[in-house]
Amino acid sequence: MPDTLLPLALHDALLALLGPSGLLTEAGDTEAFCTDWRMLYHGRCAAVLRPATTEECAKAVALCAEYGIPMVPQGGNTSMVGGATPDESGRAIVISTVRMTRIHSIDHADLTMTLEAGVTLKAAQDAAKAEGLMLPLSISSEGSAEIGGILATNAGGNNTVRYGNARELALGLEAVLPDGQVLNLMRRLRKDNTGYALRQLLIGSEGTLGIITTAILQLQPAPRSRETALCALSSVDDVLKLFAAFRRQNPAAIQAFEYMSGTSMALVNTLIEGAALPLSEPAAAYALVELGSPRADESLRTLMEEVLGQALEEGLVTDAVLAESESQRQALWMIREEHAEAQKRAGASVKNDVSVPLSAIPDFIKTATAACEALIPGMRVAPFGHIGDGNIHFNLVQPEGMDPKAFLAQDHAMMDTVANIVRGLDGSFSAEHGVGQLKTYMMPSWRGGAELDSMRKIKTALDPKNLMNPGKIFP
Ligand code: FAD
Ligand code: 2HG
Ligand code: ZN
Repeated sequence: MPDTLLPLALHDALLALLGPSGLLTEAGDTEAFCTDWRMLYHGRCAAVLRPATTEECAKAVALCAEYGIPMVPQGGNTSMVGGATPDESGRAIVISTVRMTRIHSIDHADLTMTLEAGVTLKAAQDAAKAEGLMLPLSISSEGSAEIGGILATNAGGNNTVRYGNARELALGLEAVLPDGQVLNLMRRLRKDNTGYALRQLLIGSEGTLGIITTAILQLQPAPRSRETALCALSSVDDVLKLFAAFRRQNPAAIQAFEYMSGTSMALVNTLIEGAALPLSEPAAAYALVELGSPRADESLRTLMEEVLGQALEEGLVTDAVLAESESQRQALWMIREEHAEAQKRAGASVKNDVSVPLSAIPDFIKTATAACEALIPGMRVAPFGHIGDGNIHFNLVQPEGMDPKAFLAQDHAMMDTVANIVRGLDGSFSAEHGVGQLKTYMMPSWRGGAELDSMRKIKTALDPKNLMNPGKIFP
């Protein structure tokens, strides 16, 4: 019997249910499931379960509930807020969807894909592409992040500006509730006003209300024309003016509109191999613009050239490069997608995944930069993000040479400084990454009163013993 806090009878029942490959108890096997992508949290667990079907998952959850064991749902383990990491007590069981990887069907008439929670976003995108369709959700972690985790966090990413967050793409859902009941909401209907929208409650609940096991996602026709450009600009104000210029011409053509600050771009250019700046000079700000259409549409090129041509003439854009091939397009996207990795390599960082109204972004960035630089001299303020959605990753990277622990010891001071400015601008302290365990302490002041009280009542109704992902969302 391995050294674990798992009661013997539960161990044997889980082994009988899942077999040896579905139950991991050795520390060497479970360790990777107990540390987050950012390496901020190092938890422990009594076991990792890897059910292969909804039925196995439901029976495993019922057994854990019977024994009063806390459960931590986990997909690709790419959470930015420690959402999928167990605490240090070693009591919890991690339930991983890594073996639930079947894509059941792709329906051309309904434009839907039915798939299990453990399919990675990349695998789902590739399956749609092979059928001439598109799953319009794109995030840099898509090679690892899984559909269950994506829905549980209501992930956003690069195409939200056109197609919405994960929530907008989910038509149907199946989940295992904290007592082991299966909640079947697998309806592929665009219209269905029949009582409470339980599907929407599960989406974005960060594993605190149940384990998502299967989903029906909406697809789109694949784009047949795409135009992608990287632009250099003098300020974030100019980035927003450029966004407005594209929006005035054809808002429906904009598939992505991303912002990168000069500081965050420089980290990518220096720390990531093959990601040199493809422009003549570094700038204060950059925009990555992508236009797309399901038609073979030459007017997209005209639109891109006209808007950029005028912007260059007016001095709004100081330099720009257009992708002339798919490989050039991918090279431009690689620069954007490596931002999180570059910042990880630069040392400790404090992430502020905030959103504010578009009109408030310049004021936000100016005020927050000054306030943070005053807090810790030499810190590198390196914002970037999905500016078309008003979502800025206002990330703070430690001063070069500083002890990372000393920097992180001041994380709440930095997060609160940024959050107070965001609050004054009617924004949110958690735009797309969720609350996890990193930001629970902010919930009472941001979502207190009737809002947090209602959330607690829902949690208690579905999970009276607080077994499903305890310590997340709620302070
Ligand atoms: P995990 O990290 O395993 O879990 C995340 C949360 O969901 C946890 O609370 C967990 O308990 C819960 N959960 C997981 N699976 C299930 C399930 N089946 N049922 C119920 N609950 C479950 N996020 C964005 O929104 N936009 C981005 O652009 C983006 N880019 C990223 C880039 C990088 C490099 C990285 C590392 C992360 C990025 N993220 C982004 C954050 C992260 O990838 C997303 O939150 C993603 O949706 C998490 O998916 P996952 O499968 O890894 O979930
Ligand atoms: C992205 O947009 C991700 O690249 C990661 O959401 C953001 O590193 C971050 O803070
Ligand atoms: Zn993001």
